[in-house]
Amino acid sequence: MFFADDFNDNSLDALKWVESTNAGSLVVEQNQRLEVVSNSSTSGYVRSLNAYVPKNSQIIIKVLQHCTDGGFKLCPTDANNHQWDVYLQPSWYNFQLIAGGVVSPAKNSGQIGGDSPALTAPYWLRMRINDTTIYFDYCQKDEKPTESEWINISSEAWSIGTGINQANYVYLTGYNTPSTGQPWFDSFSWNDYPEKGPFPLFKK
Ligand SMILES: [Ca+2]
Ligand SMILES: [Ca+2]
Repeated sequence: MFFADDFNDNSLDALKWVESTNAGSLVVEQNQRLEVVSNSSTSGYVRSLNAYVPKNSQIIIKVLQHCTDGGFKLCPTDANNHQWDVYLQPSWYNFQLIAGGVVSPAKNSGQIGGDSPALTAPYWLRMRINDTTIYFDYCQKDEKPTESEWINISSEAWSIGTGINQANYVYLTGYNTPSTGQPWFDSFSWNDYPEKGPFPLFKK
């Protein structure tokens, strides 16, 4: 496990997350979740304090409230509190929340495959990375999905201009939430994939 957060104590954990210091970022941990709030024309966001190598890992978030311009993103660089979060950074992946209850895999150079069907929160999103490829998965349910319940939307060979072995930050973002609504996130985790089980494997 790289790290996880249940956002349950009404205080953003400074050992896990850094909020944008842009004056328009108004993210708050309350009601046992992360509520991303911003001023107009500004992204509210948090990014992970530390960056981790994405290869052979999975990054999972529960969405408790959909919005029409939210993001669950990977980016190897610090957005430096930009009002558009990672948008002007050279390399990023984005599991974007858009209109109609839809989530849309994208990156700095455009969309990746198609969109999800219309979802109703709560639902879960997963970016899963193996040796070569990033997969964008979702599951619409309240409890955390089992491995067989995830549904893939799209995938591609890792290609954002930086390597799959280069550490990335994760970002949780919402742009212009007075107009587009607040994304509410919960139950974050970033761990090895495939998961390393609790029991050793025995060979006869
Ligand atoms: Ca907390
Ligand atoms: Ca929670």
